[in-house]
Amino acid sequence: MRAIGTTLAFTLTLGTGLAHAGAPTQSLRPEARTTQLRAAAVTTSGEDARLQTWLAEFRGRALAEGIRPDVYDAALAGVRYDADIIRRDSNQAEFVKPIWEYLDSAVSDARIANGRMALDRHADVLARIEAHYGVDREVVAAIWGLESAYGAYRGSTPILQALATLAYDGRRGAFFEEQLIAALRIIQSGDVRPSGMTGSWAGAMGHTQFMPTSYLAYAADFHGDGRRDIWSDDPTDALASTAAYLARFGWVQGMPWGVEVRLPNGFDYALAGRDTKAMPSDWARRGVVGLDGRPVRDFGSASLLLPAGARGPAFLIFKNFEVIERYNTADAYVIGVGHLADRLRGGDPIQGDWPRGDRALAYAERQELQQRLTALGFPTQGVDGRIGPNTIAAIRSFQRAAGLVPDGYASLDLLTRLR
Ligand SMILES: [Ca+2]
Repeated sequence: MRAIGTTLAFTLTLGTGLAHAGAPTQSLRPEARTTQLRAAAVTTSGEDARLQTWLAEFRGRALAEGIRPDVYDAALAGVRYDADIIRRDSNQAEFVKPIWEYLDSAVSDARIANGRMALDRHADVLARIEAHYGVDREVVAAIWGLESAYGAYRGSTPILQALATLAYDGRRGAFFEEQLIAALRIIQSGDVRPSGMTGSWAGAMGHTQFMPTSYLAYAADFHGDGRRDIWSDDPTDALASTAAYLARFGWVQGMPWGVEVRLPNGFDYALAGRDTKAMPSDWARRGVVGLDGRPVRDFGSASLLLPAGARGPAFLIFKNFEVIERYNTADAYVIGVGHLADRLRGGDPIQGDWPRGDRALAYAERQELQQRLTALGFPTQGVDGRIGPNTIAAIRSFQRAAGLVPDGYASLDLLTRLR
């Protein structure tokens, strides 16, 4: 889990902590690419020597931020440059999955079955966590299921080495420097020893993959044994920490993340998207109703989400959607968590068909889409390869101008039309 929004739409890999690692792509340093190119040309031992120099320099900052010298020296004594971590960090933008493939894996029969077993096995502690934090047990379990397959894949990468390597590398240096300081603070607090602080290559730790800054802000000692232990086989503290995080961002118990809906013939697609909010009863007056043909219950104001455009399923989404987004802003992730939670409590599969014939746009294609839209007078406010709100707005403006269905969906068809 991370403190700022993840931007890896559709590039998620289950069980690797990627869910919380992609946040700071906007803080790329100019020298980053140079570092990366250089990495191929020099030996790892050369990089390691430079890492050690960097760590010696960083020590001053860590001490200025309250890390004790003995803690810094002991925690980082065995840390080496890890080329594998840099390779994985460099490659992650290349892995692109359409949302339906992501959901096939995120909400597979096995993950549902394992989740029901986990709910059963930990029923008592999950009930107490639900009562204490007011967060539905199924959503806590669903995050656990996506982040570590219910604790099966918590990651065995030494976190200090990973964070030091990523901070030194500098492509997202400011972010990982902050995480490294936070990790040292955790060590200094005595919650975990350096050797026990393991997780994903990108710095996410424990059953529900907390980044160090999120740990400092939200981790809970639910057992009351004096240690916030999100690493051990017992998931209690990790699950409580997850509930604490969701509660902090306003989880409303009993409110769905979203409800699948049907749209009427001739629906005005300009009403889709996060900008338009209305009560479900208002949506029903426009013909947007549940799959049973009845108005969706008035859980609160809702937006209409079309995660794969007009040819895919449609959902009315509620405030809890935004709360799950605090874990990861990718629609695929939020729907994965929400839908898995629904299935864990016996809900139905998503009924609408996905446009399975489509493939996801690769990173370079997403950039090209943004360049072409901007050049045509539909500015995307940057060319970062991320399909965010600005790009979606630009797509819809283009679609309207071109007489297409303005669903804001970044498809290969759309890119082909722009070429
Ligand atoms: Ca504890």
